[in-house]
Parts: sequence; C-alpha cells; structure tokens
Amino acid sequence: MPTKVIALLTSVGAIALSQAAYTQSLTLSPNETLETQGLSVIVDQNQFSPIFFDEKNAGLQIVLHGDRIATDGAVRLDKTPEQWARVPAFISRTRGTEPNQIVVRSAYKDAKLDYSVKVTAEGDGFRIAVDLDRPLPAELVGKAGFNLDFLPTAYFGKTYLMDSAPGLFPRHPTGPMGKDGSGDPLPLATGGKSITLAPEDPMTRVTITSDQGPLALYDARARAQNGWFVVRSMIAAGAKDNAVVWHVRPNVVKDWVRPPVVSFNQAGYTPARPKVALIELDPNFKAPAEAELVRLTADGRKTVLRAKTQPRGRWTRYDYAAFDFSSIREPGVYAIAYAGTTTNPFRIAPDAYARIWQTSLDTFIAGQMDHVGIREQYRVWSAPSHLDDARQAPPNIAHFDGYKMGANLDSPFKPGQHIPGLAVGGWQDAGDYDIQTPENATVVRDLVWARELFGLDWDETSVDEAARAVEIRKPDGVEDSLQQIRHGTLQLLAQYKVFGHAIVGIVDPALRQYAHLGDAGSQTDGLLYDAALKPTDRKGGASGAQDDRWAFTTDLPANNLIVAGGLAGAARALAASDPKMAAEALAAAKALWTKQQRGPIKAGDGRDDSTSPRSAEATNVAATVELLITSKGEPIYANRLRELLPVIRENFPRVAGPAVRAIPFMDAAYRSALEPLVRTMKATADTDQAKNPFGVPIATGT
Ligand SMILES: [Ca+2]
Ligand SMILES: [Ca+2]
Ligand SMILES: [Ca+2]
Repeated sequence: MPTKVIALLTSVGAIALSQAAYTQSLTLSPNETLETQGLSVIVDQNQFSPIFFDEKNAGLQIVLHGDRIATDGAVRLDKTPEQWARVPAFISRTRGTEPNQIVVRSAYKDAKLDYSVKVTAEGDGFRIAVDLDRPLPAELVGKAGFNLDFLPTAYFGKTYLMDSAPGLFPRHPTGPMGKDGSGDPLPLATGGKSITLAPEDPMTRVTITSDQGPLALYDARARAQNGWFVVRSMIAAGAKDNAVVWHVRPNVVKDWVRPPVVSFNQAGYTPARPKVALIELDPNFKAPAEAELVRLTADGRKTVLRAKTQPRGRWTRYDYAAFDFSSIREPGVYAIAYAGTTTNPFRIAPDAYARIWQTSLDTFIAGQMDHVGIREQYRVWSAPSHLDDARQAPPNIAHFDGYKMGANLDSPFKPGQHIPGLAVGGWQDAGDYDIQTPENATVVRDLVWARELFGLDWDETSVDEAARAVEIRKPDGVEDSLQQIRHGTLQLLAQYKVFGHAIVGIVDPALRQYAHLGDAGSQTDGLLYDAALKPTDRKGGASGAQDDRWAFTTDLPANNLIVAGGLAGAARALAASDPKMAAEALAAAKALWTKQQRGPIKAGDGRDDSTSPRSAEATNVAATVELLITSKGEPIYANRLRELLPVIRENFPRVAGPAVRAIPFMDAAYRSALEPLVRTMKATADTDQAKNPFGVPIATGT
C-alpha cells in the first residue's frame, strides 16, 4: 500500500507544479465576503444557531469551484464538535485596517473567552489570525483551538500530506478512538506545520500552514455521523495576539466557470400550463442565447423547439435566463438541451400531477406514526414505539429541542410519575421522535382540509390500532386519510382526557437518547420505569431503565386553540366512519375553545414553553372557523368570528386560509370585509415573487 501511495503522489506533484504558476487575489465584496473567480470565503455571514448549535453552516466557510468544501472555521472547544458542542456567539463583523481584511468578534460568554478572527487576503489565498482579548482561562487550556471542517464527500478516497507524510481520507469512519474517556477519536495525522488536502485534485486541493502550534487532522464522523474532516491547531497557554495564524491556499483553477444549472418542474407539466425553465448562470460563463426542447421518442431525440432565452437579471451571485416552451402541448417525454448538456427527462401529460401527493400520505406520514409497529413488505421500519409513554417532566427546566417548563406543571402528576393513557396515536417529529402537540393537531387539520378541498380517496396502507400494527403498501379497504386523522385524534384526545387541556409535547429525557438514529421502537424499552428496579432489571411490564419519555404539560392558550381546531375538523371527517370518536372530538374541541374565550388573549399569555411562540389570537381565528364549519354556521361561532375581524385584519397572511373558508357560513358583510385584505395580500405576494427570478416568495430569515 505505501508503494502505491508514493507512486500516486509522484504524479500528483507534476500536476501541482503545472498549476503553481497561476495566482489570483481575493478581494473584499460589498457583502464582506472575500471573492475571486472560482473561490469565495464566507466570513460569519451565517452564524451558529443558539438553539441547534453546530449545523455545519457557520463561521468561516470556503466555496471552491462551486462547492462548499469547508465550514465552521472558528475557535472551538472540541477536537471533533457535534451538534450540541459549545459554539461561539457572533458579536460583529467589521472591515479591518489592512486592505481586503475582515475582523470578526466572537465570544464564549460563559467561559470568559472573547476573541477576534482576522481574515486577510494574502497571495493567492488568505491568512487567518486569532487574537484573544486575554490569555485562555486555565480550564480551556488543552481544549480551545481553531478548527476548520472539510466536507467528507469532497475528500474521501483522496489523499493528504501532513508535512511530507501521506495518508488517505477514509470513505467510512474507522476510528481509532482515544482511550481517555472523552469519546473523541485519535487524529488521522498530527504534528505537521503544514497540511495539504487532496494534492492530486486541482478542484479541491487546499494547503494550510500554521505559524504557531502543529496541525492535527481528525475524522469527526467517528464521533457523530454528521461530522466532517477537521483541521485543527491548539491555542497555547498564555497566547494572546496571533494565538493562531494560518495561511490557507485553496487551489483555484484559472478561468474556472460554474456550469449552467437548468431548473424546471421535475413533476412535469399539464399541456395547457405555462412552461418556463430557469437557467442559472455564472456571470463569467459565456451563455448561449438559445435553448432547445427535445422530445424523447423510440427513434431517439428530436428537437421540437429552439428559442431565445430571456434574461432575468442578477440575483445574489448568479445571472438568470428563462426558457419558455409553453407553446409545446403535445403529450410526451421531453428534456431541455442547453450549452452542450441535456437535463433529465420530464413529462408533458394531462395526468402529470396525478401521482405526486400520494407518497406523503401512504409512505412518509405512515412512517412517522407513533405507538404502532410499521412494516413495509420485508422491511420493518419500527417495532411498536414508546409504549412506556410518559412520565411527568419536572418544573423549572430548560430542556433540549426548545422544550422548557416553568414553575407550574398544570398537571395532577408529580415529577417523574407515570401518566397513564398517553401511549396512543400521534406522529413523531421527523428525525427526533418527539410528539409536538400543535404540529400533530395541524396535521390532523390539514388532512381534514385536503379531503374536503381536493379529495383523498386513496388506500394503500393497513392500519390496525388495536393490534398497534401498520403495513405500508397493503390496502385494507379503508381510506388512509381517515385512518391517519383517527390516529392523530387518538393522541389529542388522550391528552385532553388526562389533563383537560393540550400539552406542549412528549420528548426524550436525555440527550443521548434524543440523538438516537434508528427505529423508533428501540428508542425506549416500552416498559414502565420502576425506581425499585436496578437499571438493567426487568419485571413484568416494568424496568429500571429511565428511558420513558417526558410529558411537558404546560397549559398554553395557543396550543389549546390549535388542538380545538384539529379536533373540530376531525369531528366532521370521522362523523360517518366513527361517530363515537367524532362526538368525543367535537365535545373536546368545544370545551377547549370555550376555555379560551373568556377575554382577550395576550400573545403567549405571558408564558411560552415552546420555541415557536404563536399568536393565541390568530390561532383563535382558525379554531373558531373549524367549529363554525363543523357546526354548519352556529351563531355562537359566527358572532365570535365577527368579533375577531380586527385580529383577521392584523394577521391576514397567517389566517387567510381559515378566514376565507368561513365565507359560506357568514353574511355578506364578512365577505366584504375580507375582500380588500385578499387584494392587499395578492399585491404583496406579487411584489415578493417579483423580487427574484424564480417567481416564488423567498424568506431569508434562517
Ligand atoms: Ca422536535
Ligand atoms: Ca387503508
Ligand atoms: Ca421504559
């Protein structure tokens, strides 16, 4: 093996020499990134999240030849940070005193670590210099260093050189791990002043040279599956100015341009529909002014339209052009040819959208069902999950995933006590297996609406609640949407029966358990926790493992109203197939709604125990409309909705859907009150859609 590596590196050396003569300098852009053709350095334009922490999209980032190959350049306290590792707080970004220099101020506020990172164009790359306000506190010596994470898929299978010592980036993490109990892997390579990543590949080659301490290279995937390759150097005890200085040299291929990206509706187009593809163009690309639509037939491809593209101007970093092929209406399979490449195929067909939505219902929603086992032919997605739900969460706790609880539990149960009745129905939040009550209620409401507005006459799934058994792609003669509405309603009603109000949700007690990747059925043991048993003991239906999920039980007006709306909708959807559950749902909806009508509700009602503050007044509009529809226009709901018109006016973009659905049950004055709001909303939507070449509203908040 070493012989092969040396042979490879010899040929690589020749490539490196041939590229070395070319240099081009980074310059500061108006957005305070450093830019040259083929290379962008993003300097804390994206910041670490205060809620989700390390999302591999913060600090200093490198976009090289169109790919974001490096991220999270920052002072970090871990060799191989994972999602919940401590992250610095961004304070400011300013232009430095040198040309093409940016200075970022950051801090670990609870650790007395305040620092600046100076990023300065230098030669054909850039320099990173870390200045601390004061030397490291003793407890951070040996922990704090400067890290830069490199994208595994850009590097695995390629080589690196630590000084002159070669190595291979592994495709899969293989350790070895440190034996110090930290959970950190040992470095792949360490001790050099200089590291070159991918010397053999001009597209991804980067050299980093450190002026101070030696460099180390880690495979952070050995610690967490979403880890990257980390280049790191430690900050020495007593160091202050220039505590870390790196010279970073990404190889930039001369005159590199990004190939065009042709975007179109991959679902296809119905014949009469406008058909406009959007072509994204590197401003340095000499863009052809024409595109072609080709039809794919048994005889091969045939050009059916050649037309000029229409410039759509610059948006952020690219130029855009539109290719309009609306005139082509003949059903068939087509592709777009532009600048020497052809897209993947799509259909023009009257039934182009006939089989688009079903997967959401019969696969994805089915896969998220909690408290049941889920099978798909040979594959078992989950054993029956969370049958040990749930224990009462304690007061005064700030938990992960945005859950928190104040002093009031709003619950008859003591902290840690088992709450019977909750191990039924509901859907798990994607990837983190918690039951978020308002989202569950919203899914119920959306399924009800989808049946009423579009029809969801579809059956591919077997659902047997009594047996806690779900089978995907095994029809059982019952509409899947009704079975899902029932499944969501089971959980919402269970909460109401236990507490008399909606709760915030049900989530794992411990971070290690919450980070679980696998089937939901193995996240807990399904046995009720019994403090009298040892952690590994099992007896009857109990065990000593403290893995039962916690119920966060705060009584919040907005949650009650969202659940009231979901249950009111479920009542009409289930009226024919399950009149008993429909009646229970309606009674609970009315009680929850009535409880929140005693006076004006303040936003959040002074308490917000979730990460997503909701306007209780706006949720009141939606809940009132559901009861109005279910009751076919009972005056109590019609009158209340009229009283809520000021709230509708104030929150119209958020409540437009329910507000408009109420029209058939209201008088002409209500309809007239909505009309100007709809006109204003339409004008705003048109303005937002004109702000970018895609013709859709784009939010940039997160
Ligand atoms: Ca969650
Ligand atoms: Ca079914
Ligand atoms: Ca358990």
